[in-house]
Amino acid sequence: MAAKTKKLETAYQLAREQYAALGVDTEAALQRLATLSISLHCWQGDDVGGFESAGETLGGGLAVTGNYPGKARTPQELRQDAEMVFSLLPGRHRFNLHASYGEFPAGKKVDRNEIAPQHFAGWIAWAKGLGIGLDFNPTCFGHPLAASGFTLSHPDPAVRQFWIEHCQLCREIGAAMGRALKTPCVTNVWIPDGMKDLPADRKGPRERLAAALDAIFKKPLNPKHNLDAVEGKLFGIGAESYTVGMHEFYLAYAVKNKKLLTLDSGHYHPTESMADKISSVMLFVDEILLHVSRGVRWDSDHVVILNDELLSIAQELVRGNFLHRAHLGLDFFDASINRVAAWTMGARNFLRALLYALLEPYQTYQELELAGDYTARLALMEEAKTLPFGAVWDYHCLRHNVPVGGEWLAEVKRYEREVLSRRQ
Ligand code: RNT
Ligand code: ZN
Repeated sequence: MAAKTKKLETAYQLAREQYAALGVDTEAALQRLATLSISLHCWQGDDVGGFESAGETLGGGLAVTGNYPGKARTPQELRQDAEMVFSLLPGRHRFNLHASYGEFPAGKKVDRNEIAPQHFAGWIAWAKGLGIGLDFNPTCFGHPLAASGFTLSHPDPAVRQFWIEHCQLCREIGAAMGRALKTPCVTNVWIPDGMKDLPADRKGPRERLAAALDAIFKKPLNPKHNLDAVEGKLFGIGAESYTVGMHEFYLAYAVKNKKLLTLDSGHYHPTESMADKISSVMLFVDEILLHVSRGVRWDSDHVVILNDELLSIAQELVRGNFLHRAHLGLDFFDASINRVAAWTMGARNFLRALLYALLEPYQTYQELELAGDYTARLALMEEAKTLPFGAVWDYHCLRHNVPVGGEWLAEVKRYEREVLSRRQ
């Protein structure tokens, strides 16, 4: 053990010198990384199932494929799994709940327009015990009143009102979480509303959505407790021709109404990069919420890997000095592999991408660019790719007492044997 620690420390010292030669302070990068929190999305733990017991199918254009054994069936199991993930991540993170994950009394149906902070008391107590913050989301899918594919923009005012009330209650629950945990809860509104085939009226649903959002956000809440975010999308499965809450809709809405804008990296055309949008929207909104995901063809929610898209998101956050205005979250769901491993990989990869970006000599890139030396800019960017980034990451994990390199996998396999495989 001691010999292994020594090796990691030696590798780090060599790396530190190599970075220092380029003007990069690895200690400063590691300190910054340690302050960043990623909001772990509850729904990777149970395939967006939730705990409402009504047995509704998911719907809303969301699809989870795979039937890997061991998924969490109760809030206790989900919390246990999340704690396992947290134990494998350097730093202190957050947990992101959907309204459908409340703890509802057995035998009594609590509909979505009846939920209250008390149904999340168990989650709040758990988060308090761990010293972490919570984030929240109205659940506008997987419900009979969402079966038509319309919620907040539904033509029937009674249905619309049901979802407005749900979202209003969610903001109150978010505020209760933020108040109890002393860190603002970001409550993110995403709705599935859209049409499979060509709509005759694109305007009407959007007018109704804008009015519904106004009603939802009417009551001011203390931003120390709750922050409102809105999330757009290009299309969903079964809503290929028309998405009421498209990006332009929510960008305009967020700017006009001073809301947070959520950018989900799986929600764009495959040739479009979410990273490039950050420096544009940050000129006009105060804060953003990121749903870091990985789109693959028509699916927007594959496990996040350390690819160019993820690196460019992290680079934009670092180079633009946006980290203090960005809430970092994940959004993917894969039921075909061990769910705890999926969560861990996505979260560790996002942290690795952030560290990679923090370790780049980007100030030098920017100076070269201003001087018009694009040759040197490209050359340096290419050289930086093979700097000993891994040694710095390993050392960070060592310092934070979490598994180094691929050691986390052995921990997850052990957890699978001892815990997950016993859930039948
Ligand atoms: C759907 C949105 C949304 C959901 C979660 C479950 O396309 O990305 O954020 O994934 O609310
Ligand atoms: Zn999302």
